[in-house]
Formats: sequence, C-alpha cells, structure tokens
Amino acid sequence: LSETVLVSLEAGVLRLTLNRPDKLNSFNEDMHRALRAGFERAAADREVRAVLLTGAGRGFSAGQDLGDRDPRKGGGAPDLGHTLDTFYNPTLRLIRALEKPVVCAVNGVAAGAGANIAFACDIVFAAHSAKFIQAFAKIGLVPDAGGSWSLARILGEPRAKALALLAEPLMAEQAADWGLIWKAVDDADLLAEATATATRLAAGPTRGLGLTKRAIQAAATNSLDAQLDLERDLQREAGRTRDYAEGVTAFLEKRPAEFSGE
Ligand code: T3D
Repeated sequence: LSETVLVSLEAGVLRLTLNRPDKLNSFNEDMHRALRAGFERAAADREVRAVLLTGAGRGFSAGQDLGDRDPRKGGGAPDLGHTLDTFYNPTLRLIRALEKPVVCAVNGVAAGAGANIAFACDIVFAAHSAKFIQAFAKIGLVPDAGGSWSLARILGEPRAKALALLAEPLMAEQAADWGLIWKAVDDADLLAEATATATRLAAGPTRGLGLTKRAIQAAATNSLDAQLDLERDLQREAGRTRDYAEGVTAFLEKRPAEFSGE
C-alpha cells in the first residue's frame, strides 16, 4: 500500500492527503498512481459521497518532483507529453468527471501542477498563508494539469497571462477575491472548515449534487439552447431519485431531510 497518499473514509468523506511532506508533496510516479487510485475509488465506492483533498506538512503540493527530471542524470530530454498523458491528465479528468463533490483544503504553497490540481476541485478552501504559483515559467515549461484552461476561463486573459508568464505568487486572499477559489480561511481553521463542508456535502442528495456539477461544467462550452436542453435532461434524472422524493417529503413534513445518496 502506498504511503504517498493517505486515505481514510469517515462519514461518507474520502480524505486523500498528499504525503511527501519533505518534498512539499511534489509528484513522483508513486504519488501519481496513488492519487489516481483514490479518485477511482471515489467513483466506484458507493460509501464515498464526497472527497476531501489536502496535503501533509507545510505545503499542499509543489507540482512535479523535479528530482525525477534531473538533466544531469543523462538519458536525453524526457517526453513530458507522455507523462501528462499517463499521469496528470487522467487524474484531472477523473476529478472533473466524478459526480460527487470534491473539496480541496490548500494548506500551504501550491505550485505548478499542484496549484492547477487544486483549481480543478469543486470547492477550494485555502489557508491565509497559502500561495499559488504558476511555477512553470521559471523552468521553461507551459502551465499544465488544466491550468491554462482554468486560469483563462476564470480570470480572463490579462490575469491568466500575468500569473503564467511572471510566475509570481498569488496569496490565498487574492485568489479568493479573484474567484479562483471559494474561500481563504485562518490557517488554524482550514481543515475543520473544509472537513465540515465535505461532511455536509456527503450527507446531501449525492446524485443531484453530481448532476449539478455536470451541468455547471457543461456551461463553459454549451450555448444557452444546449444548456437548457441539458438542464431538462438532468432535471428529469434528478426528479427520479429517492433523494428528491425525500427532500420534498421532508419539506412538507417540516423536518430535516435524510438523504441516502440514491
Ligand atoms: O515533468 C512533467 O511530468 C511535466 C509536468 C510538470 C508539472 C509541474 O508541476 S512543473 C513545475 C514544478 N514545480 C516547480 O517548479 C516548483 C519548485 N519548487 C519551488 O519553487 C519552491 O520549492 C516553492 C516555491 C514551491 C516553495 O518554496 P519554499 O522556499 O517554501 O520551499 P523549498 O525550500 O524550496 O522546498 C522545500 C523542500 O522541498 C526542498 O528540499 P530540501 O532542500 O529541503 O531537501 C526542495 O528541494 C523540495 N521541493 C520543493 N519543490 C520541489 C521539491 N523537490 C522536488 N520537486 C519539487 N517540485
């Protein structure tokens, strides 16, 4: 069993903790595989109704482990396209396709692909002391792990380009002000607040929440017409869930709903 990602399940929340703290949770192949396996489990396991992603130690993730890319070790230029295909891209796609909420608690610096994996999550909390760095420009690379997409879409070109070209740190508070993340919170409260949110979501109408995620993500590329059709289709599906019947019944009976996730 890999120790590079710690995995625990409590109250329907699958907590995935990136765990290479002495390397600021930078990604080696083992951590890639373990994180991907975590999200595959989240998709397959009915007990899992939300995911919480965080990092061990003082950082969230410093992106790719550059020790594994040392040109001084010889062997010629690596095929980084292949490593994106094999590692980062499948995980990004899993996070986006997972029809369960993914909460991220950015506990410290998030650099390179580490930042962009955080931006792919659904609800992102960051500690006030955390910062986001598009570190790629410092080593001659291009933003990856979905960063060029999410930064441009969320921030627009001027801010996306400045962040990517200058590789300057963006503090958590500013990231929240710009709409890149949900909230910046006190360092001491980060894990409790993110866990409470993930736990609340895990007790929610999982299928409806998953369909909501799908609808909002589809809006980025749909016309209004296509989106209206999609809402009709998804609402039809949501209207057939047990949780919808329970939600309406609970409202009419003036009691809290007890959602099963079905
Ligand atoms: O290759 C492919 O597959 C393509 C995909 C690429 C995706 C990417 O993510 S490319 C971008 C890679 N990441 C970076 O370029 C960031 C490199 N790290 C930093 O710039 C800084 O470490 C930070 C700004 C993130 C944090 O700075 P600071 O001063 O808080 O910490 P530090 O002292 O630099 O780092 C602490 C330790 O972690 C240190 O180890 P040591 O000296 O105590 O033994 C440092 O070497 C290590 N570390 C930090 N980042 C990485 C790393 N080791 C390997 N790879 C790292 N990315």
